[in-house]
Amino acid sequence: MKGLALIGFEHSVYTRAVRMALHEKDLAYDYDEVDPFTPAGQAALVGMHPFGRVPVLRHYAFVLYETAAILGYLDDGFDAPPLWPKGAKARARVIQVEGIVDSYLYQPLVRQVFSHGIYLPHLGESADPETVAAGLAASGTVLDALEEIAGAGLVLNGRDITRADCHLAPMIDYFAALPEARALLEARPALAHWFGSMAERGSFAQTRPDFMDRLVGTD
Ligand SMILES: N[C@@H](CCC(=O)N[C@@H](CS)C(=O)NCC(=O)O)C(=O)O
Repeated sequence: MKGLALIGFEHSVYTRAVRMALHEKDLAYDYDEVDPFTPAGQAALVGMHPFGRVPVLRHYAFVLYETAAILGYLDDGFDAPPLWPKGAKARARVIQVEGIVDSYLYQPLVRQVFSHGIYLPHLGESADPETVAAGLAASGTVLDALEEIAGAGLVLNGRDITRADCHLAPMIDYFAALPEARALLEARPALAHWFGSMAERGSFAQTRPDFMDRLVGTD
């Protein structure tokens, strides 16, 4: 067990990013489900995450939040396979992709397009079509940036899995669940090829929330 415990939420893309890395590195861990969108979940996160979010990783007494930091810790602190490429340029691209995901992608592609286009309707809650449209409109720049990086081939190449692949794949999976969004992804051939390769990995399939398979199938 190596003293690892993950506090996460099953439907959280950030939680899934960490689970993918744990799976890729073949690390066993305990798992505590905490829904950060409920008062009970917020109460459970007090003392672990000052911003009330998931995931949180515990390694014995060491507590860590922020997905990029968790992915780095799992990669550096545990045995191969590495999720960190060789070479300064490829490493810089990994950090760049993780920055793009957190700063420019999560909000429009996940919180706007996926939440309002797929998730809230699935839960029977009210969703806003204008929010979906705003997210789709904002997604082009993000996808173009990732297409350029994937096309250059140092990372997001479908061969050498890195922390960036784990960080990004769950979010593209959610985004592409909406047909209009899927078309935007498929218009970017390098990124679409990368996503197709990710979708074939055990770490992707085994961490995918069940409702996604029911809603959009497994391709
Ligand atoms: N910067 C954080 C973001 C984590 C995050 O936003 N997690 C979402 C779930 S995917 C969350 O906990 N949201 C709760 C909220 O917004 O109140 C990270 O890298 O871990």
